[in-house]
Amino acid sequence: MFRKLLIANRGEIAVRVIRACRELGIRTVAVYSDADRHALHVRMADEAFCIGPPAAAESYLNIPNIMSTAELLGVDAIHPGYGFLAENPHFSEICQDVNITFVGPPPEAIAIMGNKAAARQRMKAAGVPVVPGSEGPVRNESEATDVARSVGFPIIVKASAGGGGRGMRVVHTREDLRRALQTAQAEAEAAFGSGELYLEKYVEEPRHIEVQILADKHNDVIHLGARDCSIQRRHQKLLEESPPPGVRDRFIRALGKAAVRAAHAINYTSAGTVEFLVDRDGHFYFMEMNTRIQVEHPVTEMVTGTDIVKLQIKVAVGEKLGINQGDVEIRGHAIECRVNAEDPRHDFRPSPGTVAMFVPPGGPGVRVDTHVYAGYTIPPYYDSLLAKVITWGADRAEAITRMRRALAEFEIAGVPTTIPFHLVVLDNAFFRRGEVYTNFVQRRIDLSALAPHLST
Ligand code: MV4
Repeated sequence: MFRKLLIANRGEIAVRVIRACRELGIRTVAVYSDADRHALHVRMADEAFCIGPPAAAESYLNIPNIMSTAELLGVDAIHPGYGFLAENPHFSEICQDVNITFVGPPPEAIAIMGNKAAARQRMKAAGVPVVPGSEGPVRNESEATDVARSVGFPIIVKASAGGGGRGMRVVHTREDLRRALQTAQAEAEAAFGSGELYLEKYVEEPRHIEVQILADKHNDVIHLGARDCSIQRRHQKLLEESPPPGVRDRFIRALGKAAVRAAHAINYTSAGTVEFLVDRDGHFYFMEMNTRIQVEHPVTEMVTGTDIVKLQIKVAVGEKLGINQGDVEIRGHAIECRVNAEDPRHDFRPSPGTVAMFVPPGGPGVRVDTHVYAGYTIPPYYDSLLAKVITWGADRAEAITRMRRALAEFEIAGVPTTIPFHLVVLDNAFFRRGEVYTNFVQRRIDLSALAPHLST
């Protein structure tokens, strides 16, 4: 096992990784920016080292500072969490070069999934279903026109270097194609430094269903079932659940098989997530693969009784998974609500500040992952996640009931949060019937109907 591990991250995920290390007997090193001197991960780790000023580019993304801290303190592994350096193939490679184990996949696997057109091509070749569209990148307008003619409108133009909803454009007619290609290319060039584009048939009102996988360094890959992440707004997930409501076990097994196939096709190791689009007829298509631990991993832990972060660390050491697909059982239902320091009454605008009171919920079937404590000041430099509330129930109805109870118990004073939004979703008749899809918030939630916020 590792003796000492550095967490190249902050917030709740840094705390989550420290907890896994404690149970594994691994000493921990926290790194922090000047804005995070009083952060919980700094207090909880065995050692902590400042790596730079508040701006992420100068601290949590500062590879030289992180690597020199790792070498100075003699760590044998680095866990990148999510965001920041988690999906930077260069960082994974540098770790390899200096003999520090990167708790994540090899650089080649990160790189192939980072290029969305290449990933799509590789998946198609491996027999993982992809949306009808271009074979790899499109080079010019005439190639794009040919693809559009063969798959039919509407189509979606995507940037190879994009992902997570960035750099996409829906095109409805032949006439709009030329302009869409031009603007998409210019935007992608400016945003990602590469204007490479590819095309897919546009799937209307899809569901976003993703599969958690785990792969060891002995060629074994298993999946831990699926999560529905359709409840999102502007590509920010707000509520996730497992298993996805209203789908048969057979369907989950088919998704799982495709996800395992995807992982094998790129010699993947570590924890990862394969995202699928699911259309109204129940066809599923590979969308992207996230080569990291994800925010919403706890819902899977709750229904499978696993500790994904611990398993991720064990397979990084080189241990065998020690679980077969047949050992994985999905029990009950779990939901996660992301409690953000954002005001849902004002377009979800970020609302950093000092948390005057913080009383998290508890009791049966409730888990709270957070780095916040009463008196903590949320810095304005990073994401606005305050806490993840995860509830488990014997069935979906019980998980929902527990979530309403837990969110009603949660007392946060000093900053507005997304709790009122979640309470409206949990009471929505369509949500309760499991009718979720990516336009759900826009179509089904009246944000102006949120209970008025009593100003302080
Ligand atoms: C699509 C799509 C419809 N058709 N691709 C958005 C995030 C990125 N991973 C891919 N995305 C989409 N790709 C085709 N061919 C619709 C989306 C999409 C979406 C996907 C998942 C969750 C939320 C979404 C919101 C808008 C669009």
